[in-house]
Amino acid sequence: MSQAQAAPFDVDSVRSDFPILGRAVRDRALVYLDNAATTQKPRSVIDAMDRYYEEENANIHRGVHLLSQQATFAYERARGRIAKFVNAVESAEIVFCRGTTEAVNLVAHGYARPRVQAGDEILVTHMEHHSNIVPWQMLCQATGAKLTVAPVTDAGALDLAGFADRLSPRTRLVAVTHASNVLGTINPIRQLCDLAHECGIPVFVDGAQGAPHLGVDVQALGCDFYAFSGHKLFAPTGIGALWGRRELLEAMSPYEGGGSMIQSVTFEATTFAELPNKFEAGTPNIAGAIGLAAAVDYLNGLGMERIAAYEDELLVYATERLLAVDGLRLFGTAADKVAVLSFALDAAHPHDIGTILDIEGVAIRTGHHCAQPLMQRFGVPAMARASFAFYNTRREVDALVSALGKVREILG
Ligand code: C6P
Repeated sequence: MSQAQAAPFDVDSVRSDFPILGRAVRDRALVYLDNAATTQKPRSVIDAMDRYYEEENANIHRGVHLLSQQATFAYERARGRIAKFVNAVESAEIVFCRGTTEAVNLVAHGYARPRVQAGDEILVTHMEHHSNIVPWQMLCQATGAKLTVAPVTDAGALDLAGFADRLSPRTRLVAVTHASNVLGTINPIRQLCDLAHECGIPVFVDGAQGAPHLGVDVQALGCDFYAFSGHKLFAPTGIGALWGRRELLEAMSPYEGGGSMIQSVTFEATTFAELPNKFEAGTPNIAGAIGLAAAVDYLNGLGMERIAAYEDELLVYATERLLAVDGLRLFGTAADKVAVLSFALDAAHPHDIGTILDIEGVAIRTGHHCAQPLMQRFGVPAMARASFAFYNTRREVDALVSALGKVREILG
């Protein structure tokens, strides 16, 4: 641990790293509590991308000129830093992609499609985001396979016995989220992987909501694939990463064809490039990869353990304060959670809650959160959701609670 990491977490100093947090909305200080949708970006990420465009911009992997070499070096160095961030064995196991959604589709097409037949099963959980449901459902429709679903308890935890029961000789893949974007529940990935691996089944982990809050160690988690989105990790939109075990990635077919992913092409046949290039067809998001690596550097500077500890405290405080609001129902009270609080307030429609909160300067998300099966599980069409990052404060929790008081005043 560096000296900076041993110091107490100075949230005001951290906030000053994020230019947007200083702005006002509707003449009030911005209280940004929509971090599960996307996070704000620190100055160092914005600067890294500006610097790339001002000093190094060129296409990569194809130019002999200096700028191209520098851009290639920066892009590949970024890959190395992401590999370290998730403790991959080697940087060739990191495939840059647009984000979690593209990574799921890549695994569904490249890994699962050739290995799944009619009657086989793909096991997901009831708390998955549409991104970790729809691609598998499309695969099932194309192959005659069946989507099976592990249940979620009333507290919003994964029902482990229900999960184990659904691992069958026909299960070809488990696809599970690291943390729920609605309930905040952190799933016991290591345990799920052990159960699945006993049956010889590989595990894909959707890390969209795990990576921003928890230190990710893919080797300790024991999974086979792990995907995350840059924009939820304080980096730009349009970039993310898929980590996969070398042997699985090597056995997979490319998802898209095009430039950069080939070794040789004739009109008769194409041979593909080595990992990871065979999965990165076309000109990639070079600036995005550089921004993502800058975000990872920033997080490493703060220390993921300190981030998690600070957020845990904030979650406890926010949970206590929200539970004290008259008429508030909290969804997701599992023991192990990231700082996401979804709720209903009396009979108020979540969109009305969101609109009144916005007038008070408080940004939350309302709706089905791209998890309609989970809404059905809890018997509601929509929820209001406050989702926190390490730059949020107790003052902001108080602002949320006071704005909810306004909602009750107005809507009764
Ligand atoms: N959830 C939310 O407000 P993309 O769009 O590819 O970056 O991430 C998709 C995704 C996949 N899995 C989980 C668990 C997610 O939370 C998300 C994105 C946002 O909850 C936007 S819908």
